[in-house]
Amino acid sequence: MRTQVGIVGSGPSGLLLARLLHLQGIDTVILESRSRDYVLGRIRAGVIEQGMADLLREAKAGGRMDKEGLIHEGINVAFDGRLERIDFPKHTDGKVVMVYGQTEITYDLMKAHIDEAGGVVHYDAPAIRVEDYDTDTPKIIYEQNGEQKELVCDFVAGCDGFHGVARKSVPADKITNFERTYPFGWLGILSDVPPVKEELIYANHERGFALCSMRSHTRSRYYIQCTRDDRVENWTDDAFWDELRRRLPPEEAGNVVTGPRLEMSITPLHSFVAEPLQFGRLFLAGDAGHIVPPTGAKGLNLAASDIYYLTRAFIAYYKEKRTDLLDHYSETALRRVWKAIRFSWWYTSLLHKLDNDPMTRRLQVSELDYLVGSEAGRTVLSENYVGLPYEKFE
Ligand code: RFL
Ligand code: PHB
Repeated sequence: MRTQVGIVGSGPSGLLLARLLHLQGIDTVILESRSRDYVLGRIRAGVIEQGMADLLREAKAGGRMDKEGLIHEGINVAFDGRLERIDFPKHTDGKVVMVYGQTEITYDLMKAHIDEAGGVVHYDAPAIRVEDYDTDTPKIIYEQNGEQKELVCDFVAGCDGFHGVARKSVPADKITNFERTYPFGWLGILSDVPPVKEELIYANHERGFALCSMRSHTRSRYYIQCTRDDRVENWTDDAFWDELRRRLPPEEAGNVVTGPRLEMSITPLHSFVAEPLQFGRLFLAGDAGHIVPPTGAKGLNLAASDIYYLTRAFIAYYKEKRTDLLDHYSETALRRVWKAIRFSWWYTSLLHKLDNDPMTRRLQVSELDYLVGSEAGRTVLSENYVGLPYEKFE
């Protein structure tokens, strides 16, 4: 089998890349290790930046998002018994975010790319490794129906997430990994109950962090900080709701509507960057190249900015025979990645219970008090949360 751009992974990065290239007449084949239903069943991100929303519209997969997505003009930060609203448009020249689930985005991209445009995605076809990426004919070795096969490409895009094989196909001495693990995770619940408030609440509490998010006016997504080694089996629905209420200011705690879980899962928190993101004709994008803790809602949005840069680079190559954008992909993408890595680390450190030292808490509360009491502080939070701009090309 042969294609122009071989893509490993059909998460949001892989699907968005395939869809945008298809609209420019560039051929792709996606290899995905899991089934279509499994990929659609993963509950993940919920907040998307304007840059990503625009990219989904460019991919002609933004129709349902524009109808059903919720536009949020701010977030609430809770600490020390207070609730402070941060107004995004006021601090960012009118920018907002969209609350629309990653599951819905994945569904919309699958429908547009596979069902309507006939794009090629092989499910249950795990890639084993990428070979010959430093030649003009890189190959993806993969497995399908018990047989080993080969996909020969002009380029390979590794969109196979943190645990994928694309990054691991590069010898260790060619890649530098920057990594930080946190001693905690998030326990999340999805439930068909109305959200406690119309906008998200990020809560710093002495018992640990809590986040109130949503998928719609009738479906809520809540998270509480847990230990890294905690297990879902340790939590009943009632225990979750009790702990959530304890971590919110009294008025919000009183407004929480509880219900049975549709899903409950634990996410360990992790910061990771691989440098570079390009090895000859192999390009890494999304979680394959970097991971942020979810506190800043940046993971999916960084996947989108990588795909924005990569798509433009491939289009410049195929339409104008230019290689400069491909050659600069790694440094261009990483400039934005590092800023989001820094923001996510900072926002995580500000809001989570880091240790049992009362001094740490006083410092956090004091920083939060300063942040919300200063127009500059509110601007810093707003600018980063709505998403830093994408670099434009000539
Ligand atoms: P994905 O989504 O992990 O997709 C990778 C795909 O590659 C497949 N794969 C392989 N395929 C073939 N061969 C192999 N050998 C393969 N190995 C793996 C996998 O099956 C999978 O289908 O990466 P991608 O596309 O780069 O997308 C990244 C996003 O999924 C991720 O950054 C976000 O979900 C992070 N995230 C959030 N991001 C935001 O921007 N806003 C948020 O509000 C937000 N909230 C979150 C989050 C992530 C969370 N979890 C569970 C990690 C909340 C949570 C709880
Ligand atoms: C979510 O709704 O899943 C969500 C929202 C905001 C975050 C992380 C996750 O920062």
